[in-house]
Amino acid sequence: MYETMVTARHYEERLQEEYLEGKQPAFDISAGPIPGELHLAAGHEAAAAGVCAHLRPEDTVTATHRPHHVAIAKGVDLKRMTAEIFGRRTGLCKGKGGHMHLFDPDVNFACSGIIAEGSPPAVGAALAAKKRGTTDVAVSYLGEGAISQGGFLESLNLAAVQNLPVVFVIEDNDWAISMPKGRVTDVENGSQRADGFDMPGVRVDYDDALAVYETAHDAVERARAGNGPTLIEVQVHRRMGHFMGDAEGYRPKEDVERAKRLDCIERLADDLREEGVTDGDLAELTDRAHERVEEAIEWAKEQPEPDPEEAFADVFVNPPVRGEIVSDGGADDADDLEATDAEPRESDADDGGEDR
Ligand SMILES: Cc1ncc(C[n+]2csc(CCOP(=O)(O)OP(=O)(O)O)c2C)c(N)n1
Ligand SMILES: [Mg+2]
Repeated sequence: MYETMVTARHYEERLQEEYLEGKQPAFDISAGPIPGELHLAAGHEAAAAGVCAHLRPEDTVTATHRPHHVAIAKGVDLKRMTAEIFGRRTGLCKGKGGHMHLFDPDVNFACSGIIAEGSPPAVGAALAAKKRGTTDVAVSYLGEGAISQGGFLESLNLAAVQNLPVVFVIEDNDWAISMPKGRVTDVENGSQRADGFDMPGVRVDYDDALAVYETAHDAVERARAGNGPTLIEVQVHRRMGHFMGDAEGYRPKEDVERAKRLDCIERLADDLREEGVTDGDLAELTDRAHERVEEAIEWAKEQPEPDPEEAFADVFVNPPVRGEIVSDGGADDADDLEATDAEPRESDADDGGEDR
């Protein structure tokens, strides 16, 4: 868990450096080697490592727009994930997803820029596991700002009524962009959402990785044993702005300082030292983590960019041509689909894609 957390932290420190390249002096979001938005999860690592330590590749995880720490903890291929973030062709989604839309079917990981979007698919994966008679579980991450999302509440209900093997994990970092959590809902804690659905709701009050580990152990075991869902909330700390480039003018200085002071990695290091782990051991894990991160970034930067002609490939099945559906996508059309899926049709070439 320590190595996972150090990997995630260092990974984001390095992404931050790469991201800022070329974006100054006036912040230009499209410039530099990592175009687009970047949401970093420094200060959230305990919520990822403590839960995912209990998971197997067959288990499903859906993460949020702040996904790197969870992806790393779930075992997503770091090189292909980095290539995706750098918009390269060998990335997880051929460079079309970017950092908020990582998808790795090898370890059943997905994430999305739409808040609480991961809850319904996680419930779907849990339903599939139940119907197939496996002991696989699904974990859905969301932020405290997303706890009133309809999709999340409906997911809690379906998971409870169908007794599904799913664990919901709220990362409570006190903020939803610039909105403090007290102004969003009247419930004090997101874990109270479980009360309305008759499922266990547990809050871990500090981002104490060992406490998260214990809590998640019970929840994952409960799910694997066929005893239904659990909602966990973990207090984490947002060490950065909402996204890279956020000046955080809305946030009291003391809150930023507090978040930096309460470092879940330092806390776990202290716990490990108490258990007899030496500074030398920790340094070894840190070195290995840093090496892995450097290798992934170096590899990603050498990867080719996608050809513009590939822009529509894998984006649509059976794409509409000039606003009309030309095939119903039935099994008989499988050959056609393959052809249209892979490259734009000739007749599309001059329409500029406006109908899409
Ligand atoms: C359905 C939807 N509404 C609004 C947004 C814009 N948005 C992006 S992040 C965010 C706040 C998320 O806060 P929280 O869930 O607490 O996660 P955090 O960013 O703090 O990790 C919002 C409102 C969105 N992505 N999706
Ligand atoms: Mg939040």
